[in-house]
Amino acid sequence: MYQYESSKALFERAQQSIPGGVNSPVRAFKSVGGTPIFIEKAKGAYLYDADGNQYIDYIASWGPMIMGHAWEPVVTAIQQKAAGSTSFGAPTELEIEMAELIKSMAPNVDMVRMVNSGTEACMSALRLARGYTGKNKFIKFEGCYHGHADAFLVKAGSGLATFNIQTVPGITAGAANDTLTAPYNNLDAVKQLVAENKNEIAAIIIEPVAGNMGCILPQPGFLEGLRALCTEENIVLIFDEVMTGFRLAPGGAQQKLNIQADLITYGKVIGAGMPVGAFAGRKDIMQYIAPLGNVYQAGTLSGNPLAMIAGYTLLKELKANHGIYTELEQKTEYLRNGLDRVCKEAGIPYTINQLGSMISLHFADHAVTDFTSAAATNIERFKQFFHAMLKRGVYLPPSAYESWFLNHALTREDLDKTIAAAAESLKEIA
Ligand code: KE4
Repeated sequence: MYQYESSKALFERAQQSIPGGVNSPVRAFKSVGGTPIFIEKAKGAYLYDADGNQYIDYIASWGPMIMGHAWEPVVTAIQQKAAGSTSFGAPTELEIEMAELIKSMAPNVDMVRMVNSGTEACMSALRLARGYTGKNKFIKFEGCYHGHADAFLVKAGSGLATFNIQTVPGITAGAANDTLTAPYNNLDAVKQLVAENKNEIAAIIIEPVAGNMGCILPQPGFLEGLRALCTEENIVLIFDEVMTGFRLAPGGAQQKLNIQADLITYGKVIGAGMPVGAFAGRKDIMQYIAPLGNVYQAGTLSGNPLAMIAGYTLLKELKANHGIYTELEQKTEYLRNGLDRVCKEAGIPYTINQLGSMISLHFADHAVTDFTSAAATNIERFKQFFHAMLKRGVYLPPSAYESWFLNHALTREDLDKTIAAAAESLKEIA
């Protein structure tokens, strides 16, 4: 039986010095209740907590650990690179190699700027779109999360959905006034916003496959419609691929869904677990970025050697070995089929959304296609399911508003254990 005494003691102590005891809200277990698990180490598909419990990991650090934890080539590369110093604040050849590697994998990318998080990537891409078009307003989608820059914290997903935060203190009207929102998968609502704000909209930013209200797929024609609208109206289409980039395919969602954005943001996988983000796209837009252009954007640690060698080592493998994506997709489909079977046997209402190695299980008798339908699922049942799985050694994202992420180190045995744990958990919570 799992016991969490050390995590409980650590959480008590953490709360004396860190707001909420965590350095990012979604880790606090607030929406599922209970004590957040303090992790001591991880290897492959497994996490080991401060009490020595082992878990099969379906968070993968919210996406980055696509090869599994402590993947040897990345660990070795970081160790070796650190011996030559951890940062210079000056250009390096490795940054050129990283940019060239990204250009060789992601469609439609002429230039890349490295930053240190997905938040930085998205806020910079929005500023660039505004500088390029000379327009101020932009459209985001309810339930999508693009990091915590002021303009994006309007009807956002991830932790804001988890904690049902509608308005965030500290964000001024000035910062949020130019943010327009529409329901995901609702092209008519977007067309109406564009008509009502003619020639005022700089950008439409979207998670091409949403992962911050659970996993939600674009419906046929939705992204194609956004693409056509942006082309017609001189609006910059920004794909926020912080989650999907290099996860759904070597070329991310642009390749998987065969749709080209104007700017693309990256994070997570691109850094292999190190703090890395990037924004990228067509040269005619990217050339507006300082020092080439006047749209200022900067970062002391942007492109630092450790982050670059980690991301470069991982992306090289993903580029060379496309079988990783095939296997990840097969494993995710195997998990999906298993969850389908046990949910049907348990006789409970559920729906599963999945694309590639992104998947989410929603306790609902309706399709989950946008934030409203995601919020109408049985959150309480997810909470019970989460803890029933945790005590059986399966670590799911601690929120119904998050996608699960599979990693390459998961074995068929791990998947079977997960499916068996789900069957027992569903019986327990029925
Ligand atoms: P970061 O600033 O957290 O690196 O990236 C922000 C971000 C931007 N865009 C998308 C599509 C994202 O999913 C994220 C971050 N995702 C959350 C998980 N849903 C990060 C977890 C956390 O907040 O701790």
